Amino acid sequence: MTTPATPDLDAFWMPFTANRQFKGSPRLLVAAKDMHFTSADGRTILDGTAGLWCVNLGHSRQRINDAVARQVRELEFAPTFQMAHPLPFELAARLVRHMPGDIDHVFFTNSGSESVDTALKIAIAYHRIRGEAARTRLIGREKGYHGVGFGGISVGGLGNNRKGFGPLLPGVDHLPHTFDLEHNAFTRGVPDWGAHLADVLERIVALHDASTIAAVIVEPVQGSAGVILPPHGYLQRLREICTRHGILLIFDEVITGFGRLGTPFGAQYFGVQPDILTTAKGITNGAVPMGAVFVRKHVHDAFMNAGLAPDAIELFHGYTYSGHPVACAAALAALDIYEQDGLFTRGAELAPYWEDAAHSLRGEPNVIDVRNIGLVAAVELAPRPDRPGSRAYEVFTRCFERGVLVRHTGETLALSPPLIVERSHIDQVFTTIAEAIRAVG
Ligand code: PXG
Ligand code: PLP
Repeated sequence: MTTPATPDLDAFWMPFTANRQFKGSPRLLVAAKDMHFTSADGRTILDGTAGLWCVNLGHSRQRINDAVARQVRELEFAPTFQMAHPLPFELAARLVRHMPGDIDHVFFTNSGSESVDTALKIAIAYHRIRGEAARTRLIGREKGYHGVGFGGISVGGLGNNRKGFGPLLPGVDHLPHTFDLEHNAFTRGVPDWGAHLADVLERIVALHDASTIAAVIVEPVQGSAGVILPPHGYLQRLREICTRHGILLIFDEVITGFGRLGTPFGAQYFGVQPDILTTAKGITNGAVPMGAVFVRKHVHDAFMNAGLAPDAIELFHGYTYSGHPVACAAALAALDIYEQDGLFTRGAELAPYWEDAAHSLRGEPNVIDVRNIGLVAAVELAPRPDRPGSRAYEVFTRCFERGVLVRHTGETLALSPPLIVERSHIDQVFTTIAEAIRAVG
């Protein structure tokens, strides 16, 4: 393969990136297949992160590529406002079959951020159309990541994503996060300590009264904040409290959806039924941007059975590209692969091996915690007092130089390989990280 010349890097304002640092020492990827990227300097790099938690089926799957190419030629765009084409109907019908409980309708978006905004709007509109218009408050969680729309950063709980952007949405409260090294360090899988943290929801309800609260939104497993697991029984308690007070429970499954935990969705892993479930990323295997918001029957019914005039629009919401034909074609092909190759549940088979490999890092210098669930893991490093975050960044760059892509956020390394990963890849990921941790000191 010829190595393309490095383009002028100046004009692209990169997302969530130290632009000046990156442009001083760029890392460019130019191709990908299955478990590997190829870098601009011609190296093969094992993808330990499924891109950005999205390439669950491995890179450049022929079936998806062919479906996308065919669709662009046949019907590259058609509106879905007041008319449509067949693909989003076909996709919706197939997707809801994999959903837990009575989730039976889906609203298409183009990203996780749009899915979150859509879910929050549906929740508020749901109460209003049923005559409970005072239910407008939203409850998120500390350290939560719900994308970067104003709704998502308002319910989100990462200070850096919020502080630069003014007062945000009014009427939002936050539950405490469940990260606790003192009680839970080096727990394998879901920790025992911390279910009581869900009871703070009762206090928030007492403070504002249930009649003002529309929804609680949480990630079943917090991803972006560094893989923070829900303690045993925690999500069940949230569900019970929401049910008791008529509050909708939204699971943001942008990361935990599509097989990541070894079940189709996180809701099934934890056996907890949300009212609304947001997704993106793995829905098309990252090949074309797409997101989807799934709702239970009673949520959809509330709009359809509200006694509106037959020609009235039930929900004044939608994106130009909701149900885009090319995204639908990619998602249908991806779904074929999830189903035929058993990738909704392959993570469960590999999870014990993955867990052992991750926890082999216990005892390496500066490793203060290892967390894991399904095919996700995090390695927590002790911060250097003078330069917090620098240790994980150096491990990340060293791993990249040694041919393994990991994610770093703060002092956490996060790992989430494509679900087609083999044991030899898992070994390579963790030996490379161990070597890098020792080397950076
Ligand atoms: N909700 C959750 C739970 C997410 O993880 C979003 C919403 C937003 O999705 P979009 O498609 O708008 O980015 C996400 C996205 C990381 C990382 O390194 C995580 C995400 C995105 C980019 C990087 O942890 N999560
Ligand atoms: N801004 C303007 C001026 C628009 O006309 C539209 C859509 O028509 C949008 C924003 C929203 O774009 P999208 O539907 O792609 O989210």
